[in-house]
Amino acid sequence: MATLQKKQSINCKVLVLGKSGVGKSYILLQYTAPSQEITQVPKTTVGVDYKNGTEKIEDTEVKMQIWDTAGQEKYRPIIQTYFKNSKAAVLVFDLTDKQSLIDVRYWLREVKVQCGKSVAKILVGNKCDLPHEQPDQALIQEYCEEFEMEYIESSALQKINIQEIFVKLAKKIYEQHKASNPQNPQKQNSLPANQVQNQNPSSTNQNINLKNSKLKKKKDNDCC
Ligand SMILES: Nc1nc2c(ncn2[C@@H]2O[C@H](COP(=O)(O)OP(=O)(O)OP(=O)(O)O)[C@@H](O)[C@H]2O)c(=O)[nH]1
Ligand SMILES: [Mg+2]
Repeated sequence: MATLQKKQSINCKVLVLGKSGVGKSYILLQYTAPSQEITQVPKTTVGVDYKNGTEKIEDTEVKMQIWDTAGQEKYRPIIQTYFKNSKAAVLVFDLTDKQSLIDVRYWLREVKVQCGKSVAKILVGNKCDLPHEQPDQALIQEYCEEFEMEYIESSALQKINIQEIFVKLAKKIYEQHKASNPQNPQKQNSLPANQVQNQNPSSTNQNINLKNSKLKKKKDNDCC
C-alpha cells in the first residue's frame, strides 16, 4: 500500500546585500519574474523589498523570503534593522567596480555580528557580460575561506547563473539545516508559514519605501 509522505520544507529569510548599483535588484527581478514580464531595469532601491523563491533540494522545498536591500550608505542603519532572523545572505559585488568587492567585507561583518556565524552565504560577482579585469582572486578566496561560502559570477542582464545563485544557496541552507536538526530535517521555522509562498516565487512581494522617512520600520513580521 502506498504511504502518503508529508511534504518537507524549510522556510528561510535571505538578505541580498552589497554596494549600490551592483545589480542586487536586477538579480532578484530576473530570478523571480518571468522574463516577458520585465519591461524595465530596476531603479535604485530606497528601502527594503522582499520576494519569495522556492528551490527543491532532494526531498525538501527550501522556501526563501528574499529581502532586497538598498546599497546606498545613507540607508545602512535602517537596513540593519531588517537583519533579524536572517538565515542566509547573498553578497553581491560588481565585477567592473573594485571598490564593491572591498565593500563586501562590511556586509559580511554585519551579517556575522547581527545574525551569527551559522548563516548560509554565497558571494556573487555580477555583470560578467561587461568587459572587466580579473577580480582580486586573493580577496575572493580570503572571503570564501573565512566566511565559508562559494563564489559565482553572474549577469542579471543576460540572465547568466541567476537561478544557480539561489539553487546553490538553497543547498547550503538545506545542508546547514540538516546538520543542526539531524532528527527532524523537515521542520524549520525561521519564518511563520504564512510569510513564505509555495511555488510561484513572484507571487508575493512587499515593498517598504524608506525615502524621506525616519526609520519607517515595518511592524515586526520578520521571522519568529
Ligand atoms: N551590464 C549589466 N548591467 C547590470 C547588470 N545588473 C545590473 N545592471 C545595471 O546596473 C544598474 C544597477 O542595478 P540595480 O539592480 O538597481 O543595482 P542595486 O544593487 O539594486 O542598487 P541599489 O538598489 O542602489 O542598492 C542598473 O542600471 C542595471 O541595469 C548586469 O548583470 N549587467
Ligand atoms: Mg536595488
